[in-house]
Amino acid sequence: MLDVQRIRADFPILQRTVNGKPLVYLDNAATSQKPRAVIEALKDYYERYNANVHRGVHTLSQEATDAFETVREQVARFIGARHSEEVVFVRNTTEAINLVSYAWARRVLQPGDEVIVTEMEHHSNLIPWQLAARDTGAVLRLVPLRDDGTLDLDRYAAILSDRTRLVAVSHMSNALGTINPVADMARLAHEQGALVLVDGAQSVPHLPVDVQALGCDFLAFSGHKMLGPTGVGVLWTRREVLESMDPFLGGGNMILQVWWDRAEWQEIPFRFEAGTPDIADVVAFGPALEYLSALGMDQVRAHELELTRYALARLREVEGLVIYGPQDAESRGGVFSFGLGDIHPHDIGTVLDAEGVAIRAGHHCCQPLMRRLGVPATARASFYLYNTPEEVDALVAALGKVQQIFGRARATV
Ligand code: 7TS
Repeated sequence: MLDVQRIRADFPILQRTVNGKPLVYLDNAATSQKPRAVIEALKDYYERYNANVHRGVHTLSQEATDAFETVREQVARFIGARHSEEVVFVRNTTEAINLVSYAWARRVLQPGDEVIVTEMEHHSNLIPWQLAARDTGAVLRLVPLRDDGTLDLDRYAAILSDRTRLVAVSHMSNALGTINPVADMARLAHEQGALVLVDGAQSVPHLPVDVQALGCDFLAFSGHKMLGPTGVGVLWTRREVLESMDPFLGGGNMILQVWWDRAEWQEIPFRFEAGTPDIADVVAFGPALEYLSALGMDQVRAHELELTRYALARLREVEGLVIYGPQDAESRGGVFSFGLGDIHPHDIGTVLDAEGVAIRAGHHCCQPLMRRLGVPATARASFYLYNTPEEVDALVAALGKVQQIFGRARATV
């Protein structure tokens, strides 16, 4: 079991108050808070060895390069990658998926080829495929949702064919919390010769994720949702696939030799890291990975599962509250989208903020999914390793305030 009180002491921001109340931070699906070790690593880098990487012979540059490349190895270990050169640093999940869309899909896709996405995708794993389809004449196919918030896997099997080139699917939905059976989906896709991209923005921070076990070809995720700084994302790609890909951005760092009229590319992963990378933030991502590894991702998941069970029980006590997505804790992560009668989610979010409770209200970058649910927006509470059952109680108490203000009658309409 996680020692949550000890963990909380490592996160300076959790000591602050908001509107005179202790901060209850339940917007972790948007971004996580950072432990002191990450904040210190940023400061340490700038105070002691700030220099550009991969180019200087001087000591500072070598130290910066070593620190930067060590984090690449840590990332590889964290996700079970066989080779650290399969890890490309980008800014975020969005950039990782766009890299695949530009550097792989646009070269591979032919008119009539198909890309399969699901009805629960974040815009980051939808728009890049819409654009690639528009540019190549490929066709987007959609795996629909069942009413319980899980994917219709029969329909998935039916739309897979030898025309399918790519299946792009989120491992865990940021709006519903649904955990998708991506290993099974990847096996079926490979039988048809298609590659599989897993959007791990919500899963890598919260579940043990091993790319060998998933059997996927691409995995994209963001450091800032897993205790790391903003500005660091990861694209992991199976080596043979990455080696077959052309550069995405051209410039310094990604070339071997350049003439006026042509150039030869660097080896992977540098071919995909043009220009000066976000060195400080990559370096400070290292302690975030260490922090999670020291706790153990199975323990992080176990803690969130327990909170999820508790939250499901407590939220069900709130009159008029509807939870979207799977109703059992095992099929979902600690992300709760909900509605409360006809009270607008922004009003819920505003009243909760006055109580010190931070949640997100809106479409969560999933507008097609919101349409499928028949709502313009939802309120969303999302947990992480430092959240406690008492904070679930604080959320439920604050929802009571929302009902007081907007009227219990309206809440039960
Ligand atoms: N994919 C999923 C499943 C996500 O949840 C997010 C961010 C992204 C992709 C994009 O990540 P980024 O780091 O490139 O922005 N999701 C959210 C969210 O739910 N609220 O704010 C950001």
